[in-house]
Order: sequence, then structure tokens, then C-alpha cells
Amino acid sequence: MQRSAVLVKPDGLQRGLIGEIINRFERKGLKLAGLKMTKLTDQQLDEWYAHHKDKPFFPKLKGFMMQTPVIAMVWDGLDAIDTIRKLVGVTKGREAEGGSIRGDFAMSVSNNLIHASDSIESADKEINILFADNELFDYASAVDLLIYSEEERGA
Ligand code: IDP
Ligand code: MG
Repeated sequence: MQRSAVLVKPDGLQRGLIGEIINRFERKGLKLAGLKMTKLTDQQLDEWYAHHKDKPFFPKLKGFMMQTPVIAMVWDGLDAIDTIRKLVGVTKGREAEGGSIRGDFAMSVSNNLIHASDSIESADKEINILFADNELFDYASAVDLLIYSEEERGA
């Protein structure tokens, strides 16, 4: 099983899409391991988006991400990182495939509603930035018996 960090960004919160986004993850069969509302700090965003720090859009991106609190989540599942990236869609909303979150609800390359980890390394980093160990939960899910095969449950 893998863990992925997900944020509902300020535009998702303002547009009332928190429930819609969580609903898609739940329906898919992903398991919620942690959830909080938090206001990202300048320092957290420098770390979170370190690989974008030289991009021209970096200062605006930080400002956008600090406009309101965000909803931070950790979701568990088999190959959760790639699976969630597919549910989210490509960065530019107007190019994202219909059926994906950005494809269904976003038009912008910057105001694209949601963040999702893109690798195991970034998931580890992002989870550490936002969650303490005692804020993450590992619990038996009754529906995992239906969602995965026996072999997959052992993976
Ligand atoms: P991702 O969120 O799909 O992984 P990244 O390329 O990692 O996309 O970029 C991080 C975030 O920075 C994007 O989600 C978006 O909010 C913003 N961003 C990316 N590219 C641009 C751009 O060309 N102009 C403005 N903002 C951008
Ligand atoms: Mg990214």
C-alpha cells in the first residue's frame, strides 16, 4: 500500500468542492489516513514547492496557496500515488481529461483546485511537512475485503 498527500487548494475550498473531492476518493476505494484544515505558511510552501522556486509563477503560486486555509489529507491505497494523479488530471484544467477532478471543475493552469503527490519521495516529504505521526491512522477497513483481491491486500 502507498500513501499520498492531497490538498484541496484555496479555490476548491471557496468553490465548495471539498465534499465533491473527498467523495470521489471514497467512491474509488481509497482509505483516508489523515485530514485537517490548515493555513500553509511561507516556509512550508518554500519546502513544498522547492522544485518550482526558480519558476516565474512561484511567488504568485505561494500567494494563491495562502489566500485561505487548505484541506490537507493523506489517502492510502494500492499504487495510491499514480491512481490519485489520474483522478486529479493534468495540471492545466482546460486540458485535463473529462471525468478527472480538474477536467470536470477547472479551467486554469494555476487555480486547479487540488494538489496530489507525484512520487513516493514527494509524498513522504509532503506528509512530513503537514502531519505528525499521531495525526495519521492505520486501521482495518471492512470494505477492503471487497475492493481488493486477497493477493492485492497482501501487497
Ligand atoms: P501539479 O500540481 O499538476 O503537480 P506542478 O507542475 O507540480 O503541477 O505545479 C504545481 C502548481 O503550480 C500547479 O498545480 C499550479 O497550481 C501551479 N502552476 C504550474 N504551472 C503553472 C504555470 O505555468 N503558471 C501558473 N501556475 C502554475
Ligand atoms: Mg507537482
